[in-house]
Amino acid sequence: MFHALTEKLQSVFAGLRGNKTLSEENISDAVRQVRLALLDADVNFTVAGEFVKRVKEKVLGGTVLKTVSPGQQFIKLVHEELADFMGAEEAALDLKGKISVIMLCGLQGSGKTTTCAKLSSWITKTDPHKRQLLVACDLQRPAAIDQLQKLGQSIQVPVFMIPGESNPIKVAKKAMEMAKSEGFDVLIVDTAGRLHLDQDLMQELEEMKSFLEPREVLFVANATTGQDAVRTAAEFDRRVQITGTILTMLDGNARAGAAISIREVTKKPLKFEGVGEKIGDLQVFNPRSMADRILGFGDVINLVKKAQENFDEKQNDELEKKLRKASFTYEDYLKQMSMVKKMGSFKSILKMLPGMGSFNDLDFSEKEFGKLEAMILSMTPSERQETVELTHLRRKRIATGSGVQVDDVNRMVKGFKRVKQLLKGMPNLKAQAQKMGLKDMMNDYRG
Ligand SMILES: Nc1nc2c(ncn2[C@@H]2O[C@H](COP(=O)(O)OP(=O)(O)O)[C@@H](O)[C@H]2O)c(=O)[nH]1
Ligand SMILES: [Mg+2]
Repeated sequence: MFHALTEKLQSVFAGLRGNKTLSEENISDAVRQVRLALLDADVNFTVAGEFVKRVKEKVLGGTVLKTVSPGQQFIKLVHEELADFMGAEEAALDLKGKISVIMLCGLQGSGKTTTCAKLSSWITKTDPHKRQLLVACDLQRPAAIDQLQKLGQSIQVPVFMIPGESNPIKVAKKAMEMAKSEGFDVLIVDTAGRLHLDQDLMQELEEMKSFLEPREVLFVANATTGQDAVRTAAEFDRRVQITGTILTMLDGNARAGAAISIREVTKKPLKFEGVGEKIGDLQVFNPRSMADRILGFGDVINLVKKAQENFDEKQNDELEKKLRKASFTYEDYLKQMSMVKKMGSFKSILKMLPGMGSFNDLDFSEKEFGKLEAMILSMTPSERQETVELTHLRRKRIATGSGVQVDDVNRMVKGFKRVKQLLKGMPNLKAQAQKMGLKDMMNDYRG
């Protein structure tokens, strides 16, 4: 996700590995490099300065342990500081009050309308009893209302709109009346955005806010815009006092700048993150998990969550046992791959595993999976168990039997071996983290 920054930070850490102690000198060099890496990732200038200042203070303040190596200490401090800058803890959504209003604001194209539906679906999952109403207050573009209506239909949440109305305040008032008379608990209000900050738009939002008295005014920020999102966030906060931010487009070419700077500049928590176009692609923002991803530790928390939602636990336990005994076969590979397929894009999962940030070249489309399945099913039991060698003759037979080329078989075998190797490493995750001096962090994850 934050490839460039991750690589740069890792090289800073690698540079510290040889040092016996942390000195003012080697620290100042590492700190300088961290600062440059942050600026390169489009982190706000002041924020980057403050960040390295705090890291330096901690390192030189002697709050670090003498028993761990300097490089490890430094990584740990940078990780802690990154998490702190993004709010340290997950921030809850405020749904108190008889009718809780959530207003989404932000520039056009930042993902407001989509996020209204994603958020509603998230609320349904966490509290199915809440009666929700989506309110179409983006009247700038007629298409915006249609878009919200379609999204509402897809998640079976009603959408309030007034055809032909051009004043969003009026729509908001009518929606509130309806919410009161029909007993809705949550109103999620979609608002208009412009391409740039705009006085009229801000005025409109201010009026809407003073009428609706929302529990939450959430700023929706496109994370691919880096520092621009920070400036906009600050302005929205100044005008309508946001209660938090939702970062979107984190599945794309997101720049760490927005994630690291927005909370620091607005002092309002990052509440959710959008990681795709689908309704389910919204998750609670977890500062530590984001710090992991920035440092390339892999996203342990989200991986575990996602795995829990989608994995067949029994099957997975069996696989784990097999891996320990190193008896992972082609059949297991097929099972594993079909589970991974259920979990979403293979690449995005691999990227979440520690050390796998650069594991990019493994294609895994539906079609590829079909081929994989055909090839493995064309293998004899002893071939699948790896008790006989896959000679060229055997590979040719498998290719003919499954209607693919020998090259495909070769690639499949290579893929199998890589994944086997990769999975073998996974049970060592904890040990590895401890070696790196990250034991406490790992304990935190479990809690
Ligand atoms: N990849 C990706 N696309 C998103 C995400 N959130 C929204 N989108 C897409 O971004 C585009 C603009 O979103 P929209 O909700 O219409 O933005 P709005 O103008 O702020 O209301 C749409 O095509 C969405 O499907 C996200 O987290 N990831
Ligand atoms: Mg919209």
